[in-house]
Amino acid sequence: QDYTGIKIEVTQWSPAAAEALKSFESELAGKKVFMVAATLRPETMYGQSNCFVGPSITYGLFASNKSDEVFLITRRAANNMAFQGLSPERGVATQLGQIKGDVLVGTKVKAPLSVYEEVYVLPMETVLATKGTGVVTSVPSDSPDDYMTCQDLRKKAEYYKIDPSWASLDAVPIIRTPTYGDLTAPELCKRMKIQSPKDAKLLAEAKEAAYKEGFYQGVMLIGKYAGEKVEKAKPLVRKDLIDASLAFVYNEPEGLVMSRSG
Ligand code: ZZB
Repeated sequence: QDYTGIKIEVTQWSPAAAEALKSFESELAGKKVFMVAATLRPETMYGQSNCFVGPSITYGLFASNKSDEVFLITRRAANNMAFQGLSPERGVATQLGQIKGDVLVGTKVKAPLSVYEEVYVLPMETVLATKGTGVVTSVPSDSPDDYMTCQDLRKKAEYYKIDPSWASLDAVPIIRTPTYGDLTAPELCKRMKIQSPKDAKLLAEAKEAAYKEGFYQGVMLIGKYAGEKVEKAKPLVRKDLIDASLAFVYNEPEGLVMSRSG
């Protein structure tokens, strides 16, 4: 897969994360930490409303190809990145620290291009450790999985041990499609009567429909390419993000996507 790695900068650790990272203080001193989310939809980044981690996934903090920047991702993503010129030494992933997903919940981050100045890290049970970076940026307007997870987090804030305000940012209209209007994911979930973020089969169908409709029929409602077709805007937004050092190309060989190794 040809992903875009979105660099989501940590601006304030949750108290639990700050505590957990104390033992790596010297390794991390003076460095910016970026949670890197692998996305296929760079054109939707205007609507990022939070950043998801798998609560039981172990993440590493890895040295990047820039001396003052650290990436918070899974070990397997770091290993892949090391072969793509994204680490200090080719083929070598240098780990500076380690932290579990649940501890990161409540951390404040800055998601590039988002209309929201600051967003929170929240738990998503369905994040796969075996895909992308294990960090998922949430765009509830155009991703059915994200929309359903956000709704669930709002309804069961106490169960998830989150502050309700962390999940309170609304979906932002990013793309207009003839079939689903300005909020494709909420509309699809409603029409398909999806009840929970665990409705895996229906959500996979909804995701497929959202991808197709957004890509082939969608028109941008926001940003520099407002009024342009998504098909045209997607590579341009991607290039702008990369040129601004807010993102980079991250490839995942198909055969390795489901691999449990490394
Ligand atoms: C932002 C975004 C906005 C995404 C959207 C999708 C959509 P795919 O198609 O199966 O390859 N993702 C990335 N990594 C993971 C992971 N480890 N576990 C669970 N989900 C993950 O999936 C690629 C998309 O799945 C990525 O693109 C990411 O969510 C999520 F409007 O990033 B996306 C219709 C989808 N819309």
